[in-house]
Amino acid sequence: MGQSEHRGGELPPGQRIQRGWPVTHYGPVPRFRADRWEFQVFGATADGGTTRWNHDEFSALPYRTVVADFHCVTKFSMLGVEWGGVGAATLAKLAPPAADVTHVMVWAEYGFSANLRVEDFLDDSTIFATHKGGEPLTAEHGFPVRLVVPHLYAWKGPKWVRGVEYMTADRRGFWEERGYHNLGDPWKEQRFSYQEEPGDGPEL
Ligand SMILES: Nc1nc2c(c(=O)[nH]1)N[C@H]1C(S)=C(S)[C@@H](COP(=O)(O)O)O[C@H]1N2
Ligand SMILES: [Mo]
Repeated sequence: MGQSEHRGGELPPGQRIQRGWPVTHYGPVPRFRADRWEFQVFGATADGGTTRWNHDEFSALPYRTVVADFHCVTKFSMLGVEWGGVGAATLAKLAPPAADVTHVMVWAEYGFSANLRVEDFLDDSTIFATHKGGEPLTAEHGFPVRLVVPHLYAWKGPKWVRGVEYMTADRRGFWEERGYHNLGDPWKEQRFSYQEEPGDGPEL
């Protein structure tokens, strides 16, 4: 799905290689409390119910790795990052969407969110990462789990994810409401919402 357009190992237009791994986010780093943490899949689910995993349960879900590039809209990129975690398609098999789902909202701590087309969510490289380079994520990089959508700008991957909402229509997430492009394809340099063409997203 969508794989043909991915060009692993190449820099999208306007990007430069970053050494090291900067920390980029809005707001404070949440403190992880295992006893209060829960991952929810809700909204337009196939059976109408909500799936909940506590941290032990989420940690026991099938683990895989994905090697992929990472492109921040502020123009830095990292190439060949190894992520480990739960594939989004695996998660969607365990907690399936209804047939008419077109988009998902991925929710994180403090109400941060990012919207995705369901095909971007189900892409084989989209992963709920718990590890990078074989090591658990650090708090500032999203511990215990962050989303990574390698073929889109990195803001489409919330850190500190707490849930997935299946939707039957598109709705803008946190940055998509604040001037960033609804789709965020780095190969098309879809950085800002003023670049959107009719059909790229809901009215602003
Ligand atoms: N919860 C949350 N996740 C977020 C963000 C944020 O502001 N809040 N920023 C995004 C942006 S713009 C980028 S580039 C990446 C940065 O991830 P890193 O800090 O691990 O490099 O996280 C994304 N995920
Ligand atoms: Mo970013």
